[in-house]
Amino acid sequence: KIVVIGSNGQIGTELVTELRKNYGDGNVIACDIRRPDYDIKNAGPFEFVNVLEKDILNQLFRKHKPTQVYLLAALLSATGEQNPKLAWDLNMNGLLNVLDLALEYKTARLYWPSSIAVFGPNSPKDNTPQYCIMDPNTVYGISKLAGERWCEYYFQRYGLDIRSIRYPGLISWKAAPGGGTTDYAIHIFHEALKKGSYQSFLSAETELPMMYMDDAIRGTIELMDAPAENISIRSSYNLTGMSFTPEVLAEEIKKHIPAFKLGYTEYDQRQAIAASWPRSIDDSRAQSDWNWKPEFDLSKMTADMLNNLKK
Ligand code: VAH
Repeated sequence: KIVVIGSNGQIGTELVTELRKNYGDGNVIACDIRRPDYDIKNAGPFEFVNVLEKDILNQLFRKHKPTQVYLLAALLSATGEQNPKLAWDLNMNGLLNVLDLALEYKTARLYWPSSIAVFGPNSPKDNTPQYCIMDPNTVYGISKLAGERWCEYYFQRYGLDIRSIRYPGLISWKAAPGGGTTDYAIHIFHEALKKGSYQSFLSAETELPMMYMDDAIRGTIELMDAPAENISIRSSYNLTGMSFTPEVLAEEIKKHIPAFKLGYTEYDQRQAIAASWPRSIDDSRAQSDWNWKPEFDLSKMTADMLNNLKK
């Protein structure tokens, strides 16, 4: 059995669908604190799970003895800043609960997402390497950096086969994004089609590493399917698809909607978060360890987003 905790989120929704294609609907248990607000197409088993309630989690592990667990439940950067203690509690204690149970029930492989949010104002901004100064200044980034240290610790000390990716901003159309700083790059497509204009909360020249969800899901599964001996990073792999600014994204959208207008809102706290993150990422370790290669660039992603949202 495969268990996906946080199945209703932006990543979880698509990961559950992909895993069910690979392993069969009945073998992938979708878990979240609330039922999906729409039926996941090939709806399979769903269970209510709150990662902070260890007894419920324990029952889940005891019942399914999962061979793989994906822990995606978390508060993201912007939401986390509105509720720092909850973000730390959910992101950190949720992970610690799952690490313990994965060990106790001998889960073969555990997946836990990190983020480029683990980098901070003093990290190198361009082609940010796998190892460098990491001084995150959001609770989300702090929790992800601490979580990476715990993951590596559980691998080194207990041999737990846990794998992780530092996702850049993820762009998708199937499930709503959840309170991130990079979500302008999703809202812009909806507004471009609905209103022909968008007011970005990030400034014109704010360049950030991004990835199309199709690439993120494929990369996650490729990492989980890679032979353990190929995995040289047990904290979390740098990974990226592309980098762009709101201005560059708007120009690409104009190739499809010539009249599209991009404006900018008043100063927004998410601008400070974005400014603390890298402009681009060096993911050469993922390339060499498990042959990572993105398939979507800016133009292919923009076309795919607009074609799917237009329907
Ligand atoms: C966020 N989408 O904005 C997430 C992600 C790198 C960005 O971690 O918080």
